Amino acid sequence: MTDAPFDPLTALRPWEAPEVTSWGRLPMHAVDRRAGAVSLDGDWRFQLLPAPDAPLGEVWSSSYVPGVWTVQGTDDLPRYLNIRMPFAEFPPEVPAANPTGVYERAVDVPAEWAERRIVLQVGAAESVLLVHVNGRPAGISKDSHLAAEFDLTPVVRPGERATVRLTVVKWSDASHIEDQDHWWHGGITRSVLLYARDALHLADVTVRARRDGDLRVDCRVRDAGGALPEGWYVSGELDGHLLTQDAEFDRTNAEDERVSDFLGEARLRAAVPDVRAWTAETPELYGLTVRLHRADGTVADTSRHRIGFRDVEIDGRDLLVNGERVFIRGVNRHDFHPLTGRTVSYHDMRADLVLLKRFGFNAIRTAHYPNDPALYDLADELGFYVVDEADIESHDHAHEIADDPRYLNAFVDRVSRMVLRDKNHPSVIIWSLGNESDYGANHDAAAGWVRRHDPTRPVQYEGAAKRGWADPGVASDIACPMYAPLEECLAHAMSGTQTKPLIQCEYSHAMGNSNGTLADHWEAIETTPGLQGGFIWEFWDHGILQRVNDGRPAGRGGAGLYDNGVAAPGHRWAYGGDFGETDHDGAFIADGVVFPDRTPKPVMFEHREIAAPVRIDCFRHEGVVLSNHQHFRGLDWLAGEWELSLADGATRTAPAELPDLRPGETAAVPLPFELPEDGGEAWLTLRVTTAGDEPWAPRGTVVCLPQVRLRAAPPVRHTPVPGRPVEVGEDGLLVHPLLTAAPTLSLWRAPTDNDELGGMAARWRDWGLHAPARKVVAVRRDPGRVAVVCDYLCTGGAVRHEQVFTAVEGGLLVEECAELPEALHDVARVGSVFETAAGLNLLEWFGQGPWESYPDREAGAPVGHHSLPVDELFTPYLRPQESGGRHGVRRFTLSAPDATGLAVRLDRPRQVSVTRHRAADLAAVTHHDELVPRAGCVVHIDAAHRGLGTASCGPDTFASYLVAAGVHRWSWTLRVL
Ligand code: IPT
Repeated sequence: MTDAPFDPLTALRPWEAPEVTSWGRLPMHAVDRRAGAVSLDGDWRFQLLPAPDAPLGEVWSSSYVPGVWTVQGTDDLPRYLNIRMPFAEFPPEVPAANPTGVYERAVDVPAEWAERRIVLQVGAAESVLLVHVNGRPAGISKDSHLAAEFDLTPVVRPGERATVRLTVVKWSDASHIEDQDHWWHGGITRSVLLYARDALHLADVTVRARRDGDLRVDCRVRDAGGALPEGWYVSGELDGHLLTQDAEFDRTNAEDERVSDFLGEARLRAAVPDVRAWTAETPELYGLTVRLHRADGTVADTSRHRIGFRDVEIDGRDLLVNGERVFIRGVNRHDFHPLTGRTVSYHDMRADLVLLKRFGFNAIRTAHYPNDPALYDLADELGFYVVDEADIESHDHAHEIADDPRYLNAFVDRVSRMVLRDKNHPSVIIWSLGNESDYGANHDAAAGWVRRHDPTRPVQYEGAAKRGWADPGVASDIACPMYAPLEECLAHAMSGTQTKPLIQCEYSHAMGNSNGTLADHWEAIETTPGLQGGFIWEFWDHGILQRVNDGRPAGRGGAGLYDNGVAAPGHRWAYGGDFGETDHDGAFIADGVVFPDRTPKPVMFEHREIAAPVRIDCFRHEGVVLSNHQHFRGLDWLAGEWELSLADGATRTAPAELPDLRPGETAAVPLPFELPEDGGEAWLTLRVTTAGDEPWAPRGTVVCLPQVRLRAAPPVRHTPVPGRPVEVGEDGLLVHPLLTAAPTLSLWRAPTDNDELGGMAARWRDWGLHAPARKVVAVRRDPGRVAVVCDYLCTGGAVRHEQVFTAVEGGLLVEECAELPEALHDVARVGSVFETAAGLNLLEWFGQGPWESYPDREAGAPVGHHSLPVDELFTPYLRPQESGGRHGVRRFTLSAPDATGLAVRLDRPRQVSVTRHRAADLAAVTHHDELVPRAGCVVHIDAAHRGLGTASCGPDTFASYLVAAGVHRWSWTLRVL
């Protein structure tokens, strides 16, 4: 191997120089729509070097741009670590082994670009980008989630073929401030393009559009060389209406004479009458065109924008959008794709946002870096409030870096470039200085820049707010904690000391089967002044599609190899540790409200209901009070249908006329149905759908299913049939033709991620709850009745369990009682478990559903008659765990296609689950593809089931959802169909 030839870019070693944030990079500006760019996306020649200063080899492979090489067949594979850095070096140093991708391709520079400036734009590259064109250095950039532009005019000739080389160094000083909780990759993650513009051009446009119609457009004209012509001017047009030049501004700027007449800066104004204001509910956009004219009036440059008129302000402890205290129903969203790793298309982003909209979300935090420009266009268009977050997370070395002057440039650079790019988006309502980077002078410097440059939006930073919600200092206008217990939020809101809006930047950690108590949070938020919402952590389960045989990412070739949240046979969703890493953070990367293929998890239905724009309440049993829970919209975009669910099996429907209600208004409406005289349980549901096509949902899409109970269930009575024998073996176990395992006591569930990381699972294992020895104490036989007493021996003491089997009219009554000693004060469940013969593949139930629900996550599952194949009841969480439960079940049947099977009626609404897996089957494996479904069903009927909480990162469930020690009683009847 010979030494690499001298190259000034590598000689600088910019990967270990935090002061060097860029070289030769053009200033950031708002993204506008320009025609005529040449896309350089596609296959590039590619080499992966072991280090940035290693010599180039002879052999080239190819790599698709945009894309990360970590999923494109190289030996440098994805790696997942949350807080810890993947190497031991302290900032700003990096390991000598430093994968470096060299991308090269020929580019035909159009001949008609002669005399123009030629600009290369690299959408995003992680973490250091070095640009060479025709062998000459052209630029350096860091800041992995923002575009870098370089003026190539000096190094290319129009009409000729140029060689563009992009060298991407994986580890750098910048990695230490890009230590976000997701996969480490390397590559070019957003599109690359080449475009031309004139030397004298519109360099930037800054729009301020207020809800009263006041519009101000600041235009920056720049000359990249050449002579400054006389008499040029700018004009603006808003949907056909001309803007006027701001004479006052012209006068006060007259001292700068670099560009004649309008001096390089121009301000246009308009007072737009009857403006349709922008909000997330009413995403009204206007088209703005700004033109740069030559002295003769011909157009030299055009810049197009879509703008929205809206105000954001903080008034005391309220964040106001257009004067309204809006609730922030947010989610944290990473760029993720199960095939490409990090590269997301316009289509992907649109699908993400459409889904969020359909499930009641109105806000996105771009955790933890600026997103692709298209995402903000979509947020403007579909209606989302965006917290735009700078690409700064120094988690592992947070304390050292926050005050390290070597990183000062990087902090200000990253925050300011984000603001310069995204300032014109009405959707962006808050700037965030980054995530989990402690708090230091570097933050205040960045905050100072933003406050001066954009006084129209609040700034937030969790690291500052951590110091004290009432006084976060200059770096945060919002008390934006993460995972704060609800009682602390409530205490703050009621303390009399609150000075800032309290909006959690992260809460309700969605890892595995989670998001317990979400409805309780929202009940508190909606009824407590000072609380305004938050952002659920997070949108995605970042499972990368992996081939099981060779452990490689499936890459782009894996398209279509998944469905409904499940990877195709021979594949699985990989999480931390699956690519051979020894140091990793496991399934902590699977913590989203959607599966890796965007299939919604059950929590999405919970959220949809919590966010319901229409609510109903019972009104003295005579009628229903209907209310509009939106901030800005009437109900005219919604259609309704009443559904009456009666316990006797009937569901009746009737069209619903939604009253004309403004936000916050209520109206009483008469009951749409006569209740039958039978006295049975009755529920009224308002099925609310979109009345017409919305940009995010076709007509008829369900928006919410609010429900009220009209009549409670009467007590169940049984008539014993003493003459009928009850078959119970010497071992005290029921013998039944349809059961392959008799009902026994269950105290355990396959630990959820919350159970594991919250420490409960370890306690349960210590107590032996997963496999207590069952000892028969007594079996007493009477005519038509057998009583069995057993002890389940756990480390914390024996659990006495009694079962009384009685022949009753229409089946067998099972009355159970379990007494938990004080030591077992917080178990997963107390209930019965049994297994059925094969072939019973359909579950029909009257209770909550149809989707999965648990005691502290059931607000979105209405009571009704539901039916699902058993195989569809189970939710395929990436790391198998308790799954598939249904809350509030009153009765169910499990049947074969010929309608034979069994029917169970419960004494009162209970937690029930019917799956193909024993709890121990789930707990024994680490990935969903390892599960082997049983032929029969495993049925759990719980007297009590522990809430899910969010203890994997944040508060556990509330005390009221825990399973207490002491006596639990439950009963059920079993009947053969
Ligand atoms: C918090 C992070 O901000 C986020 O990126 C993610 O890691 C989340 O937690 C957990 O999934 S930081 C955590 C230490 C509270």
